[in-house]
Amino acid sequence: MAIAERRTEVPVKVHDQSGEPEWGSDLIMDMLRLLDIEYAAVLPGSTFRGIHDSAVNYTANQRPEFILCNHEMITVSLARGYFRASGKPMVAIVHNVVGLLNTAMTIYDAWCDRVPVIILGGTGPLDSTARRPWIDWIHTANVQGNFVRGITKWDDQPGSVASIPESIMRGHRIAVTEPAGPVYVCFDVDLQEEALPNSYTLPDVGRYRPAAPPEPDRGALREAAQLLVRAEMPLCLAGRVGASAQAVRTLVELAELLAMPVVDTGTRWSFPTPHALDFTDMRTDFLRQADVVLGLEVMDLHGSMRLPVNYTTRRAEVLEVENQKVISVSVDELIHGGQTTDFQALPAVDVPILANSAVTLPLLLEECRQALDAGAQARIDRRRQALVEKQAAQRQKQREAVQKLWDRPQISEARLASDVWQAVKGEDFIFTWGRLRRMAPGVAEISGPEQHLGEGGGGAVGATPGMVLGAGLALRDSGRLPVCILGDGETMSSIQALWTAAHYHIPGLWVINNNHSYYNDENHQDLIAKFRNRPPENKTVAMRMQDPEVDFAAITKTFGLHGEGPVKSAAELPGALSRAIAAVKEGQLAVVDVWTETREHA
Ligand SMILES: Cc1ncc(C[n+]2csc(CCOP(=O)(O)OP(=O)(O)O)c2C)c(N)n1
Ligand SMILES: [Mg+2]
Repeated sequence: MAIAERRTEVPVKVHDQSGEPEWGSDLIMDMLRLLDIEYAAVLPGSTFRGIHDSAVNYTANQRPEFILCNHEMITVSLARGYFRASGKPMVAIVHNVVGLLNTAMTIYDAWCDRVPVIILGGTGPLDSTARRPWIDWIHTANVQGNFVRGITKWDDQPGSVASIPESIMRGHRIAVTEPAGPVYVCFDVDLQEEALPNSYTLPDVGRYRPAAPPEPDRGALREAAQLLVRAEMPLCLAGRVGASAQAVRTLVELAELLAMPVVDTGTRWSFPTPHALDFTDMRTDFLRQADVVLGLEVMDLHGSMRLPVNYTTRRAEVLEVENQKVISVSVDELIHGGQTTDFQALPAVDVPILANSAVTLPLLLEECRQALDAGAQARIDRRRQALVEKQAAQRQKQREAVQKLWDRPQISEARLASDVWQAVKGEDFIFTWGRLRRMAPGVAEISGPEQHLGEGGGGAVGATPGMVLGAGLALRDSGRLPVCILGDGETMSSIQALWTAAHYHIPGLWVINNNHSYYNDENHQDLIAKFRNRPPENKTVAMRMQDPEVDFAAITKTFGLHGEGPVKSAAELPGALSRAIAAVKEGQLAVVDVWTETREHA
């Protein structure tokens, strides 16, 4: 893929300095360099003018390079997407109270997604006699981290220049240690602008590196293996397994060894869709039959073991299967806090294993191999045949369901997702976002997280554009084709992310599923109105983005990027997608605005 020449911003005049840190903020930049932080997403502010000066004039805007964003929420979601695509943590730097408050939603998204983001900020001066009237007072908080303490793993505000290295190293280590998550470190402006002593020794960061994730308890592993091998019908619920591509490959081996159906619960792409043991769309059927359930880093294990939610009553029945045994592999216990309830309902578990799936799966595979005997093998072989047939029948049903939605007056989500799949499947693509399984079940053949980063997060509308942008940044020089399908509502919430894409030449194909509505909520208004015997027609009031319709292609073009659409008929769609893909191959970001029907028609 030809990538257009990048406009890396270099300082106009390189400051002639000896390479020795002179100011507190030089030290901050030295620490980020030592920790190999490649990028820092920023929206500028005077409370970190010291850091900004050091980034430009001390480290010459290199490692980390500053990436300018147009809203603080984008800084954090960009860092989150970058980690999801690269496995490397990024920094976001935001202005005092106001910038930090603007990040809160996307910090929460990173928190729920268990993704490390190192958020830095400024405040003060805490010495009130040194504050400028008004502005320094409104931009100062006593322990600024309080604003995000419930949704970060840790926050700190070092009290002296000498304590800056420890604070940054600890923040980095806590953020990346599993369960990973965001941290916030705040620097008093006076510390950033304080002169350093003449000689300064930087710490050996290698001596403060994070530990490897914990190993599972051997006894629990053996117990789990015995249950799985003896099961009549084991079932795997695969959660964040796809955080590691290797873990997904090991899960495939385990599933094949045991002839175990797998349901991907969606927080990452955790099982290949073409695989005969992928039963993601038959979760309820298998839950009813399963005598052993293996939960692998499932964010909501209790909820995943319920029947589908009745959206009118908001309730879901918990399946009580007699003698069903539950194994749960997760490190989430180590991160739960009291502020939010993303920890979910407490599941009943017979074999709890406090480790992640990447570490556990190879060991569990080995234990299962050892536990197999002739009786178990015969049972597994019988099951395998029945499962293969069952899945073939299911795929056939799915394809027929998609076919029914093929020729509609307006483009259906099923048609949109199928056409996007057709357009990219021959390319070296990676979906950075897109609910392919919901939109067109059984159509896209995704091998694992190397082809789809999965979903997950805090369900925040507006976080996704920044997230896919960050993934695009990580993939910028890889020659791969980043693809996403975004809602019109979520895109509008962070539409300014397009400027950053244009300025930093971050390529990507953004397909907008433009149903002119915050449809998810239109659906809720429909349900509640019907339940209350009120006119459901009013569901569109303060829901639809019509009069005027948003013209995403026109907005895109104002940033000098490639815009296609509005695509109003299915016949136009393949052409628009292929022109957009050609533009992405030239290193641009391309937006294809597709007018779709709402899901109520599905
Ligand atoms: C910050 C935030 N505000 C509001 C919501 C409630 N909400 C959930 S989905 C949704 C609709 C999003 O619209 P769009 O992206 O167009 O998706 P659609 O449902 O139309 O496919 C809304 C408003 C939310 N989850 N997060
Ligand atoms: Mg919509």
